[in-house]
Amino acid sequence: KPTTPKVYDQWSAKYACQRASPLVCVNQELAAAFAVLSKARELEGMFANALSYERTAGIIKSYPHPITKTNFRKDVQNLPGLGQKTLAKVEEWIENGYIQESTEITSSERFQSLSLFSSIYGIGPVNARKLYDLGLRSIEDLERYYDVSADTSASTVEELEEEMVIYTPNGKRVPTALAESPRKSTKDKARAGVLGNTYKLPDMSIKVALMLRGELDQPIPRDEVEEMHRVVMKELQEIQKGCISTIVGGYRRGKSGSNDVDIVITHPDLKSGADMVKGLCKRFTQKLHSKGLVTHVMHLSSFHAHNALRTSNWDSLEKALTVFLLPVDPKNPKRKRTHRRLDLIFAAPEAYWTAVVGWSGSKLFERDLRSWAKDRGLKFDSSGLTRRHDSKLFLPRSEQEVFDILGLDWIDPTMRNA
Ligand code: DGT
Ligand code: MG
Repeated sequence: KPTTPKVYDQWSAKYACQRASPLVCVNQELAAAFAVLSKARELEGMFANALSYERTAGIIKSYPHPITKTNFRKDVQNLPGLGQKTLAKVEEWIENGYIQESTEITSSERFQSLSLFSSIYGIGPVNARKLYDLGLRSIEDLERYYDVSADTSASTVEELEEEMVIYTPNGKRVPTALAESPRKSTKDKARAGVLGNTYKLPDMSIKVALMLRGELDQPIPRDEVEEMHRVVMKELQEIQKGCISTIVGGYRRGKSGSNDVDIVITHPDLKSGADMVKGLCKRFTQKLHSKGLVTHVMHLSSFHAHNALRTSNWDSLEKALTVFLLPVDPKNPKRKRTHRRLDLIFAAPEAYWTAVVGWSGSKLFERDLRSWAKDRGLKFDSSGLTRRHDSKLFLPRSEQEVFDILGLDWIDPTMRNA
C-alpha cells in the first residue's frame, strides 16, 4: 500500500502515529543528537526527561525539510511539545552543527559504560548503574562479575521456568507462577508485593548474552532474517499445520540490519485457531530447542489466559525470547553461522493484527498509539483493541482495520520510524 500523501503532510501532528517517519530523515544528525540526550536520561532513570527528548527526536524525524534559521522561525518553533530548552538546543545545532551537551555526554566515561552495560540483553538502566557504582567499567569487568566462565551452555525451557522470578520494587523475589496465576486475587498478589512489578530476567540470561556478545551484537542482514523466518515456519508446520506469520520489528520498518528477529504467529482459523495457538509457544520452543535451532531460551511468558500482570509494556500474548542458530548451509559448509536473538510471539487469530501493529514499532510509535487510543476512549495493546467504557472488543481483520478503528490514516510500516 502506498503511504497516503495526507500522512506526509501531517508532520506537525502531536502523536507519532499520525506522522510519517522515515528510517533516515533529512535532519538525521539532529535527531541523533536528541536520541543521545534521551538515552542518557533513560540510563540515569530520568524517564520523563528521556521521553521528552525521545519525542523531540521523533518529531524532527517527521519534519520533511532540512532545518534552517528560516524554517526554524516559520515551522520548527511551533512544533508540538518542544519547550524553550529544547528549542535553544535546536538553535545551537543550526548555529554550530552540533549540540554541546550531546557531544559531551557521548564522550563521557559514565555514559559509555552505562550504554555498554545496557546493550547486554537483560541489563537495564537500574542494573547498569548498580554495576557502574560497584566500579565496573568494561565488558571484561562484567564477565568477571557474572562469572561467565562457569557453565552457561544450557538454559532449557524447564530450567528457565524454575528460575523465573519477579523482583518487586523492594527487592523481594516472587515466583512468576504466583505472579501470573489467574487463581490468585489481585489482593493476594499485592500482599506478596507483585503489583508495580518489574520483570527481571534471570542472571542466567545475562550470562548467555555476555557469553555470546560478539555474535549477538552483530546486526542481522535482511536476507538472513528471511532465511530464519523460512526455517522457523517450516518447523512450525510440522507441529501445527496452517499457521501464518509476519516478520515484524525493525525488519518490517525497513532496517537493513536488525538487532533481533521478531515474528508474530497465528493460526487463521477463526473458529479453532485460538485453541490451536494456545500453548503452542512452549511446545514449539521445545521442538526448536531439541533440534538445536534454539540454543538458549531467555524468557518465556504468559501462559495464562488472564494475565493479571498486563501493564503498558507487557501484553498477554505467549512469547518466547530465544537465541537461534541457523543450521550449516550444505552449499556453503565453511561459513560459520552466528547466534541470533529471535522473538516468537503467538496470537489468537482475533489478536493477530493488533499483535502485528503492536510489534512493528517503533517504540515511540507504539507508545503514542496507546495514548492516541486512550484519548478516544479506546485501549490498544498488542493483544487487542477494546472500548474503555464497556470493554467491547473489536476484531480487526487486517492491519488497515486496526488503523480504521483507531481513526488513524494508514502509515506504511517503513514510515513508522519515529
Ligand atoms: P531492533 O533493535 O533492530 O530489533 O529494532 P526493533 O524495533 O525490532 O526493536 P525490538 O525488537 O526491541 O521491538 C520490536 C517492537 O516490539 C517494538 O516496537 C516494541 C515492541 N515490543 C518489544 N517488546 C515488547 C513486549 O514485551 N510487549 C509488547 N507489547 N511489545 C514489545
Ligand atoms: Mg527487533
